[in-house]
Amino acid sequence: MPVDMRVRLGQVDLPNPVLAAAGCAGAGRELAQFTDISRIGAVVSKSIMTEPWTGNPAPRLAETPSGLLNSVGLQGPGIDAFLQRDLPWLLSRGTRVVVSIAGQTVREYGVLASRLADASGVSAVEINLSCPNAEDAGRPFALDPGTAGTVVAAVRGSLRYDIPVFAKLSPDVTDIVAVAGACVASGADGLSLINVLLGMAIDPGTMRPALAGAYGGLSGPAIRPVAVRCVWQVREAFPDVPIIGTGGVHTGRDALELLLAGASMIGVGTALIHDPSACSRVLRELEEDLAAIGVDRVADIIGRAHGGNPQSPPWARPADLTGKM
Ligand code: RRO
Repeated sequence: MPVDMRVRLGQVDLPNPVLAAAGCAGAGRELAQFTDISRIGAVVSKSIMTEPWTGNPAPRLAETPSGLLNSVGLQGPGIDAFLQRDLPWLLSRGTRVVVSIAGQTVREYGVLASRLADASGVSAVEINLSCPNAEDAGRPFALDPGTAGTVVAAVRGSLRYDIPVFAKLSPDVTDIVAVAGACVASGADGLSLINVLLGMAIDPGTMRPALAGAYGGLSGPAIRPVAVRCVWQVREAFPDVPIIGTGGVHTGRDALELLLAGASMIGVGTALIHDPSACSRVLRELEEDLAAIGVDRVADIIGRAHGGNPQSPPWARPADLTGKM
């Protein structure tokens, strides 16, 4: 019996919980050369701004142990080109689309939401509150619960209510539960956890920062335990709020870990850079892992690692998982 991989995203049933995370798949075109993007759960667009934007100067990428630093700086075509060119193309491929939006001001987020209010075929909007590489580096909106909530309210107020909004948060805070709570109180239907951690590398050869922008966002396997911790904490506090778990997922086992922590969908990001078919592979591996431990429906294991769940089945116990993996 195949595992039932369907999960619910707002009004839409996704065929499975594996999403191409924002930033590493552009608007899906490059990925489509290597993998069938209609078969993954959804493609989350690279964060869209109100205007075309060239991003930060090069070098914008630096490898680190088990991770990647980026300082892309929100490069993108702007909302007009996205709506005219990229969104119709994605929909024509039968792909479910989550649109990530990013603004420099609260007003810009509202403008982006109003533009999307008229667009058909958008499964959800992800509000990127956590880009570390904007002009005021180090002060993403998600660093403060009040500011994060203000942005969410602006988006929610300008968007149709049948389009769910997910707030993408930063792990670079003392209390991610407080930021998550402010977003939910301001109208977020779900949360996307996590964006990158702010990092830096110095090239001993040049004795200068490896990135032109000095700081950058750290992603990849190095940050997965941080993602697991954030998903766990937020799930403990808000068990009914859907979470897209993102951060260093490279294998089906990594995805399973985030599902057990409480994510109901999984974003695959940095893995796509060296394996553009990573979403399909992670999906296949996850399905195999679930079948091997006797799970019929992926929905049954979401949040199962949390204590005090009387229905937690025997296979969810750490010893069983350790034995299998
Ligand atoms: O474009 C970027 O530099 C960027 C963004 Br918007 C983000 O949300 N996370 C990231 O690591 N880089």
